[in-house]
Amino acid sequence: MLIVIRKRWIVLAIVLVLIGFSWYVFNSRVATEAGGIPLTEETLDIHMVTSEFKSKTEDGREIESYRWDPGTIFVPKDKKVKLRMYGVNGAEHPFLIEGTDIQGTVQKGKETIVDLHFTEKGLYRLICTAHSHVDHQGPMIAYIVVD
Ligand SMILES: [Cu+2]
Repeated sequence: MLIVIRKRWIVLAIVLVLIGFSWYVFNSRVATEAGGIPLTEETLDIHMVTSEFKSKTEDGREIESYRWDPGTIFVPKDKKVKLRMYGVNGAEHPFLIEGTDIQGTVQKGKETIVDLHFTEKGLYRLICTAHSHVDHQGPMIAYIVVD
């Protein structure tokens, strides 16, 4: 009788360990799958908007700065990427990407799509030529990290 009860406890313990292990494997797999955009996709889309910071100094002067948001993006080397820039703040933002022949304009309420395909690692700057410096309601510069 005592041996039968011990066997039941052992079976119960094994079942609980198996349930716990299954739960762990299932959840760790879900976390891995949700961990990021798979870089094996043919094309990668990166979304960006134009934004604006506004503030007042103590003497009542209004200051503002236009920004690319996000201000830093990661682009894998040798990967085809569509950079989708949507104009939210500011009527228009003429831009260029240093080290490339890419240029264009982002207009309020419209999306401008740029095809990126960097073959060299490095740090490239997306510069709005109208707001490139703090004296011109900037610096509206985003950093493209290619690695
Ligand atoms: Cu701008």
